[in-house]
Amino acid sequence: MDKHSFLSNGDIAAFEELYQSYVADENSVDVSWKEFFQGFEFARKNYEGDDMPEGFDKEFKVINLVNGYRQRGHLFTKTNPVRERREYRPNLDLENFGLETSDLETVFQAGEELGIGPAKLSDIVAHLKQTYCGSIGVEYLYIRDPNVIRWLRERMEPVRNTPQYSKEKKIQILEKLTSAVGFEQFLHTKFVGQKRFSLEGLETFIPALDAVVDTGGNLGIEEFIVGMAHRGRLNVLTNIFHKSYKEIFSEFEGNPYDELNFAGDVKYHLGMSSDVKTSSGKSVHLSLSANPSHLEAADPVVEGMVRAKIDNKYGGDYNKVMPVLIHGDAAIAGQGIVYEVLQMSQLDGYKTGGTMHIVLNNQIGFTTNYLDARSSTYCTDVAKTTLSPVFHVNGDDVEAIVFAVQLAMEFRQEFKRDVFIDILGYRKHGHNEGDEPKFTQPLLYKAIAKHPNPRDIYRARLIDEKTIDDGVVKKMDEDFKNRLQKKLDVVKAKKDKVQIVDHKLRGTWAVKRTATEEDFEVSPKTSVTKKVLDRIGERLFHIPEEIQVFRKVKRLFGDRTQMLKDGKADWAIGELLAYGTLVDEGFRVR
Ligand SMILES: Cc1ncc(C[n+]2csc(CCOP(=O)(O)OP(=O)(O)O)c2C)c(N)n1
Repeated sequence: MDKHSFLSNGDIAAFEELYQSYVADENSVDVSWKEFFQGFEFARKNYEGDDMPEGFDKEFKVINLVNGYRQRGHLFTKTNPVRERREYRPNLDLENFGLETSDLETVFQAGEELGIGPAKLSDIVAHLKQTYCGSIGVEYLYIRDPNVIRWLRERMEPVRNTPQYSKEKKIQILEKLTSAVGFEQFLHTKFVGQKRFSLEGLETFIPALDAVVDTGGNLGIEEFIVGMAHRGRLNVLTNIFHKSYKEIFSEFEGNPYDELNFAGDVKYHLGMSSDVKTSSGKSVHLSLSANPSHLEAADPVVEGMVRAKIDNKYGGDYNKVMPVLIHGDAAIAGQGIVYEVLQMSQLDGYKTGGTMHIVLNNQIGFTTNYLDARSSTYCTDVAKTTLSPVFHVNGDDVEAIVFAVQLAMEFRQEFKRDVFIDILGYRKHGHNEGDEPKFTQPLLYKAIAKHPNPRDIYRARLIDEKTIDDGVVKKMDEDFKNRLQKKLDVVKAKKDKVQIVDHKLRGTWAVKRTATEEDFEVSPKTSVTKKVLDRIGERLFHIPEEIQVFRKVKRLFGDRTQMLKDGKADWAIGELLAYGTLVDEGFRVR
């Protein structure tokens, strides 16, 4: 995928060979070269006549530059809120494309390539920097279908990957962010030292998930099934699934569970479902699968849940339900199960119409720095297996995150493929608030301690651009805090009463019951009559006339039919008869 670096010193003969190949069949060359040659021909058409204008060859260099940004711009973004990025070479400086600072004021036709018409080189560079090297770094040029590449490009370049949201939308985003930040801060001060796997440093994930549901609902998705680990789960339960704050506080207060119904699992493993409304009033059903401690183990379960719904509830319509998997940066990079699930994502028997993957990238796994945790550049590099686009977004820039999510949702609905959002943030406290992160990461945690939270960053921006004033922001904050305090007061007042956290199955599952001890002691009745077995056996080993089979198979089937006639069966026949009787009773056996 990276074999044609536009930045390497070109071999003229090789270029010529590639160009001839392009002339014969434009799809015979890599898509980046195809576009380069299209630009070449465009420029040639626009400079007809014998006199080649001075600087004509520079047009190609500028097109090279444009493609350089598209291909490698993500390596030079400002997506890390608390650290300098690693240095990648060669960089995107003009000199690496045979251009100079003195060319900046020259107008190039190559601006057409970006859709801005003939433009000064300085404007072209500014456009490229904003699109590809700002808060969003996008990897998409390994996708092999030119239509998909064009589709993405057309949605990123004209708007420079920079959203222009209305005042209303901005306030909606700020409100979500305020709840996300406020909730964590409240727990931090009220339940000191208690494990909660805080989301602090990545609170923009809540507006992101809200945007998944909102955009998805508006695009016709009726149901989302979410799988996630410990980090930020309580925040998701309250601020996305609307689990009541009271219930969460009650769990923190240590109020007992109903042990008979409940295995006593921890609060950040509980699943939940709820119905929510999108901003345009559409009703959407959300399910959060329960998860074990074993990271990423919920992934295939979520995919299975979604596929079952697609098959059984939505008549094979992949537009109606969507899986959302939330990963930690260490887990997604380190665990084989992620690769396995991705490999299944386009198989007829398993596909789910594209999964939205969101990485809560806090750059650390327990105590392990990302540099010691993986060989790949990005934790999301497994996404290339399925040629899925990846948006790496600065966790401090909530608007960029919402924008990337909206684009990713449209992509999923359009192409039915997986897509990744890598939210680059940090972890404000230790792994679980009880440990001291400075012991292993002293420098990083010094920087983190001084870093403002993403809500403060966003509200400063909104005040600065005069979208809202300080008073509104303060009131939003105070109102939220007071609301939480009231709920906590109620919980504390009831402390002596038992708050039962049951594990009853609800909704579609209400018809099921939990296993009892007796279920394990008494075998259910599964026997069938000899007559049924004979009927099924006859069907199982009957070869219709019109089907040609190998002689060996014919003999095998004949032997089996004979065995059944003789009233005998071996293990293989027994197993097939067992499946057969289940199918006969209307059960699916796959
Ligand atoms: C399969 C598995 N391996 C190891 C662990 C132990 N463990 C729990 S959290 C964690 C670190 C995970 O880091 P990351 O995925 O980056 O998520 P974070 O906690 O940083 O949000 C580890 C190794 C586990 N729970 N499951």
